[in-house]
Amino acid sequence: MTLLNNLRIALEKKELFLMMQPKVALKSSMVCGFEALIRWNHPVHGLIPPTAFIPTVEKSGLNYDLDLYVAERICEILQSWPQMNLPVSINISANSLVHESFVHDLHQVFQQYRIATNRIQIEVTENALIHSDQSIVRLRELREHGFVIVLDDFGAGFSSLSYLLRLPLQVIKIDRAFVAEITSSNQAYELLKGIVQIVQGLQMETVVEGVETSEQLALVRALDVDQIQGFIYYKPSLVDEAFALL
Ligand code: G
Ligand code: G
Ligand code: MN
Ligand code: NA
Repeated sequence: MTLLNNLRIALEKKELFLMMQPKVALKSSMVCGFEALIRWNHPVHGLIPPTAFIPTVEKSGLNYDLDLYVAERICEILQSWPQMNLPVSINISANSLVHESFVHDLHQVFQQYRIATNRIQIEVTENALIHSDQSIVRLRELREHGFVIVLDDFGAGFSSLSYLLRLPLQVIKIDRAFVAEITSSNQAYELLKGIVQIVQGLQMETVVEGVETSEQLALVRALDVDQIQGFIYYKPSLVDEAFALL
């Protein structure tokens, strides 16, 4: 059995599930939203992280089905927590965005479950495909349907500042690589500060990812960022544990 076949079966058997990592508003230090992060509860191998299977998913084209699967799971979760009304983000593969039917299919899931799209944040990572004209059209369509568009891992990989102008973005998540060195390198800190200023100037929300230590938190606090997502506050946890924080 190949990994891909196993993954197809895992989707059918619903062995893939979502954990939640809280995001914290910098000013109030209150939980202000969550990111849904997928895990594979494998019957033999136990818990498998997404880094072990997302590359195969994307190479095979299974990302389209996986993204719709994630949308359904998040709808089920939100339906069973009607009192939880904070925004929730899901990760969508840029590869799915090249398909013309994707926006319709994704939107239909949220309509079926009667979940308002304006509390759903769609996180897309910069990669070569996000630059394509089709992907940009798809992102605009998602925006028109009410979804909030988040550029994930900004500054890592294929980043280009021109994305900030070309894509219909409301939120920028700054990659954790920038935070990792801010306590040891003044240049790293200045770079983070500069990126934050650019994003603020564009009237987009800033999320800083990967804050792990109190020293890093103190430095990030001095920047006027909107939200922090990092182990210093919370790690990803089971839905019940995450939502019980509220
Ligand atoms: O949760 P963790 O830090 O292990 O996630 C590692 C990477 O896997 C992250 O960069 C994240 O974007 C990606 N990832 C997590 N959940 C999903 C998902 O549901 N769909 C996709 N496409 N990627 C995901
Ligand atoms: O790239 P994306 O935003 O999808 O990544 C989310 C991933 O980042 C999750 O797998 C989560 O576990 C991880 N993550 C979140 N906060 C931290 C942190 O403070 N430190 C580290 N090392 N990873 C983090
Ligand atoms: Mn993400
Ligand atoms: Na990501």
